[in-house]
Amino acid sequence: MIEYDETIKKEIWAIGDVQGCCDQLQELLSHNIFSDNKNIELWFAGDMINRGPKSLKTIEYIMSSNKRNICVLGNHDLHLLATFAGLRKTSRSDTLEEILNSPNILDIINWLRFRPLAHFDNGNLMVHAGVMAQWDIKKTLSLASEIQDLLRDKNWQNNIKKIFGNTSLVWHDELKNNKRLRTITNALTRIRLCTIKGKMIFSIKDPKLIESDNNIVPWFRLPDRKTKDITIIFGHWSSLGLFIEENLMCLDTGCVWGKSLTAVRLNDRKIISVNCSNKI
Ligand SMILES: [Mn+2]
Repeated sequence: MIEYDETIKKEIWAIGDVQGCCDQLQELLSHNIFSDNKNIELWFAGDMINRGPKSLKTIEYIMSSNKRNICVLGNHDLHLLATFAGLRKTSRSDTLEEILNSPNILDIINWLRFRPLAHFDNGNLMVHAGVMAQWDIKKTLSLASEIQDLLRDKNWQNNIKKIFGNTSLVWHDELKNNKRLRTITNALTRIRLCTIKGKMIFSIKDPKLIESDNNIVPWFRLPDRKTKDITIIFGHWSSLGLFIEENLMCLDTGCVWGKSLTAVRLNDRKIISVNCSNKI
């Protein structure tokens, strides 16, 4: 049991991938631990929307919450922005139409594109998926801001095409232009596994496969990762599930897959969760 850290003046609750499961999010936040405490900050680990049944209600609920929210962008959130921009089309498993058809669409898009891709506060870094081993905290935030700047620009609908694609799968400081932007975006919003040399792998996501191949590791097990000493909060990996170590927290507990929605208080790592089985 970790003692409550009173040097953090606020309560920070990090919440895993909601993916449009608004009923479960409201149930989670109706817990009496969230009442009568005005100094609460909610951190959402990205993928607030898509695949689940109530994406529009979820995003409007988060946008209008009376609590401070920090929401990092996940791959599904970027997919909505790219779909709105005309770059991508929705697929059959997407549940974004109600947002795209909403009279509120411009407010939602403009709110989303000003969210960060990485957030650091009180020794905790939150990203949706992960970071490359060569990035320290300062570099991670600086690289995230390269993508944020594109999305916040008035030409964002043109810019956004630069961030989609699978190359380069390996990070080099010398990467330029679209390859650089795609590699940053893929690490922050899509990475799960890599080769031991740090090449991103997108064709598999089952952590059990790692055991049969010594050459494949989760991004956070890469040797000499420069963010080893700070706590990284991430989502995006429901097959990994709730996974907490001294300096790592995966909070994607598969709400949209009928598992659960989880929140962790960063001050003392108290966990609360809502069971999502038979509710979707
Ligand atoms: Mn994701």
